[in-house]
Amino acid sequence: MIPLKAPIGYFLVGVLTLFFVIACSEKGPPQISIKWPQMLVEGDSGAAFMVIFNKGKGSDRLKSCTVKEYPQLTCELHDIVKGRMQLVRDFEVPAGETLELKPGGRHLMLFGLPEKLQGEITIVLHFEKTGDVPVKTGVVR
Ligand SMILES: [Cu+2]
Repeated sequence: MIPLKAPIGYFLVGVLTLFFVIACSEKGPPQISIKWPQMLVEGDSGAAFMVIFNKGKGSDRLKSCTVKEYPQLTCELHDIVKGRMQLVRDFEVPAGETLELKPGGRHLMLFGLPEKLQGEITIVLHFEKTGDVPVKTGVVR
């Protein structure tokens, strides 16, 4: 009995080890960084663009945004689908990938901006796992 059971035991240990190695290699914390933020303003609304990097081993999700200096502002996540701007629930940022927020594609949309807004504002990105990431964003009129 023992010689029969032992190989099965080794086999199971092997399978479990392999399972954990695979599971651990695919999971880990996301590592979010932001580059080239910019907001184009027209009237009291603005479209913000930037590049979001995730160099970590886990995916993350941008759930919402706010503006530090103007907490009352509405900040939405938008995408352009078939030429039409649409409100979306979140942006996924897969592990090891880059999410570009750019004209003609996904972007952040701000409504109710102060009339004479200039210089820069701090857009706070709220990620599912990473939490809040403040992004100093230059304003272009
Ligand atoms: Cu928009």
